[in-house]
Amino acid sequence: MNKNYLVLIFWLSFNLVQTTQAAAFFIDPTVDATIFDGPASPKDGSADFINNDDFVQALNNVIFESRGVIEYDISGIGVPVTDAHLSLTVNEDLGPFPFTLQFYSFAADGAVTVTDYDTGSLFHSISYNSSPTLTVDVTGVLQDLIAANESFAGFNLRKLEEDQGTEGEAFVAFKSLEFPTAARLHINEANNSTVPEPASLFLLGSGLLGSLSFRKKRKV
Ligand SMILES: [Ca+2]
Ligand SMILES: [Ca+2]
Repeated sequence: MNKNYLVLIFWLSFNLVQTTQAAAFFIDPTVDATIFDGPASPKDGSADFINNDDFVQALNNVIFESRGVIEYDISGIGVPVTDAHLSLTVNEDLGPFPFTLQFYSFAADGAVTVTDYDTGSLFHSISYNSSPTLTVDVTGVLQDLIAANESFAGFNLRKLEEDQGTEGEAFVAFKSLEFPTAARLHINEANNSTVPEPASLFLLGSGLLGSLSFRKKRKV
């Protein structure tokens, strides 16, 4: 094997290992629902019923206090996540504005049950003022859940408790928010790839041509 080939092989192996590509993709919800603490037994802190495939009607009054729950299958994410966010388009909202929205996260199970109503840790809070879209950074949440080998990421969207009315005073402050069902989880991951980049392919071609011309010259 001549020297040119040895140089080429060394160069190729080095570049194939070093090539780094970032991958971006999204995950649709496994399940999404609105869970109500009423009206069967309003505002007793025990969730009463679930509207499946209905993320999210976040609404807080004494009759219909509800929370949106959404869960994503994250088991296919096997590499470090560099950025992750929830992208939510608002279908309809009712004031008065602004009101406080709170986002809770939890290790989920891919099914909505009434216990999801009170599940999660507060990780994000915003003052909502009738915006058509909401983008919520969930990078840290995803990284922690993946590090803990969890299969599902769950999010619980609530209105701040102080926004509610008082008992017997229905619809004092409706303050609701509705989203379409397909709330996507967008992810960017750092991915060490072995696919050569176009520039590498060009150099590979150049190397082969150089090698061929070297051999031709030796024959003369
Ligand atoms: Ca209840
Ligand atoms: Ca669940």
